[in-house]
Amino acid sequence: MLNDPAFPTLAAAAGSPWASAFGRDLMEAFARRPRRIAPKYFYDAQGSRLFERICELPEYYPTRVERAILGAHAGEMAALIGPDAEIVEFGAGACDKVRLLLSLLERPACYRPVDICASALEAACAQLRQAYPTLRLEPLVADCFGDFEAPPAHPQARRRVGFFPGSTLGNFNPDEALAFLRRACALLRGGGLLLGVDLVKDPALLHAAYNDSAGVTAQFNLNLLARANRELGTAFDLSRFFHHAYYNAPLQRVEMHLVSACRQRLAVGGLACEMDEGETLHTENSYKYTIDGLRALATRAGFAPGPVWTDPDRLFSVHWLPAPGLERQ
Ligand code: AVJ
Repeated sequence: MLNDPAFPTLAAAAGSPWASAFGRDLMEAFARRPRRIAPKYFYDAQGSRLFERICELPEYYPTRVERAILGAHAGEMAALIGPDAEIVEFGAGACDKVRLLLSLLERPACYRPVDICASALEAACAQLRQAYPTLRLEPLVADCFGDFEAPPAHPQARRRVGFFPGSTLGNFNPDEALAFLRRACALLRGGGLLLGVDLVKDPALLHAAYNDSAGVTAQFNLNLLARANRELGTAFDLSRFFHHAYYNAPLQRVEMHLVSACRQRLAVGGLACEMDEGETLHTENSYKYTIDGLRALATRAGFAPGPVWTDPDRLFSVHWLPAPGLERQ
């Protein structure tokens, strides 16, 4: 589409902010219908901070419950991970959940947090260095869900273990989740994946978690347009959009949208377009799983289904998924 000669105005000059991945994807989002953009663009410095605030909201149970599960079972998890493991965390953000494991791991060979947000990763690593001065820390700024090439395993590592908490897997549709897990399984051969996923539950609880009373999730959603105004020089009027999040039960996912509050003209790079009142930009899917559904998916991806931990209310789950293969001696 973007290279289509019929749409010459969509081609951004090299060096223009519109030539960035965000610029190109935003233009494409508005050139197509239904209008949608990948949730990874929420996470500039401001969006990463807003997400950290979401994690502290009373209604947003996933972070709190997952931490409780990790805290209660970290000993068992560390034993399954085993000695001399290289830990690769996908979408590490604040790198705080891994702390629950680090102190219990036997001689971790190194910790490699991968995140798309350089500022969030730098701040997190500075704190980790203070808390774990002897830990070998090798952060990587990358989109670990795109064309991510993992560096070769650390020479002192006996096995490589993935850590993927926070139900970030839920941002993928089922096909993408399967493809990601297949790649992860190949990367982690001989080791395994410790994966946190949010569970299907009463839609009222899901609704509250994505429509918090303090309005932080709304700000997080709207930050996508604020980011475009900052980075791309667009003139989105944030008061003409509102946050909408609901549970789509047949598809087992929470959807987040930015809804146009009125009919409005928009200039998005070289593209002039309109949004009708009520028309939406779909900004995120957050899929929810059943324990059996997740284990079936992981098995199709090549993992062996291992132990699963959950909380008493069965809100959230953490899975140990061994990746068959030879480990190094
Ligand atoms: C980071 C993708 C797991 O889906 O719950 C939080 C992001 N969006 N509130 C989620 C999010 C709105 C979060 N994940």
